[in-house]
Amino acid sequence: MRNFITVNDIGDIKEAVRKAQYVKANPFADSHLGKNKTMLLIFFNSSLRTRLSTQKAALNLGMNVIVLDVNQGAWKLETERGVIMDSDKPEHILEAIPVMGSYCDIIGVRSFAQFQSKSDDYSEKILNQFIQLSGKPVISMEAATRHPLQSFADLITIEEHKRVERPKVVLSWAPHPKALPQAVPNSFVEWMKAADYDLVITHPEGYELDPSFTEGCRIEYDQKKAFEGAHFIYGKNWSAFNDPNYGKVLSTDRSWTIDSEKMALTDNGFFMHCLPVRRNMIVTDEVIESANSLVIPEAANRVVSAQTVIKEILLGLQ
Ligand code: AN0
Ligand code: CP
Repeated sequence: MRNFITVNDIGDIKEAVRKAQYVKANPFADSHLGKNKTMLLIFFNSSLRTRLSTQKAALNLGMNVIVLDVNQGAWKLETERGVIMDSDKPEHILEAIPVMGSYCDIIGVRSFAQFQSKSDDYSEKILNQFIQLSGKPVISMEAATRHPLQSFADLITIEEHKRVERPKVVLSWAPHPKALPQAVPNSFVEWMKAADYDLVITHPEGYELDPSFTEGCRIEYDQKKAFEGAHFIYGKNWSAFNDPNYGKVLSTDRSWTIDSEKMALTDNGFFMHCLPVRRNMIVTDEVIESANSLVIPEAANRVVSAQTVIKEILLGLQ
């Protein structure tokens, strides 16, 4: 593996889960692999889990780690080529990326959708510049359209907890006051399809995701109907994808909040969420604190997904 951006980069999905299970059981077995190698983590947006778990994963592999919050302490970056740089941005991303690449062996990038241009977001303009200009393998730590380290951790968590071979997994939209990207749901759909689970997506009308992700998926507009018999409920808010509402909040309808009454419709289903989560908007206190809530083990598996990915990239650099 050179870059880790989409589900296709991980290869055979069952094999990937087996590799992750080995990493989880033997976290320090490859602590020699990253000796004298440097991981650089670049954050354009806030993070708790990705920041900590990706560092921990790299440290378990014996790497050195450098973290940069671009918006705190670095020069403000111009991202448009051809502009006359007489504004408040002293540095161009076209120089900054190769410079950053020269200081590391692997580079992780967090760069959310900016909601200014759907085509810029969906062409992964920023992430692709890192791939083209850094000269180093690139790991997406949530880019504009996908969050693969999260989806891989979600897959590992489902494999650990499933009671049937092909579980019913429901991706449910839930309300949130601010506009959030579609990266987590897009990516979740991509990985659940690759795992060949029985996936159902439920959301209010107007919240349809990019059809190139949801092609062939069952969409159910009745949330309660979707929950019936489910083994896993994956809660998440996202903003609208379809024009003219791209990046907009169309509804904060709390009748979509995931509560105990809805969870009672499932087959003793587990609750999952990538975190951070707004309690009593997305999910009630009762559900997130219940014995069926997987949010903490799911977040813990972020070390496992990151370590499995970094290990594969390091093996490719040998
Ligand atoms: C981000 C999102 O929804 O994409 C990150 C989640 C991992 N969430 C927020 O900005 C609250
Ligand atoms: N789930 C996740 O990626 O969390 P952070 O935004 O805190 O990294």
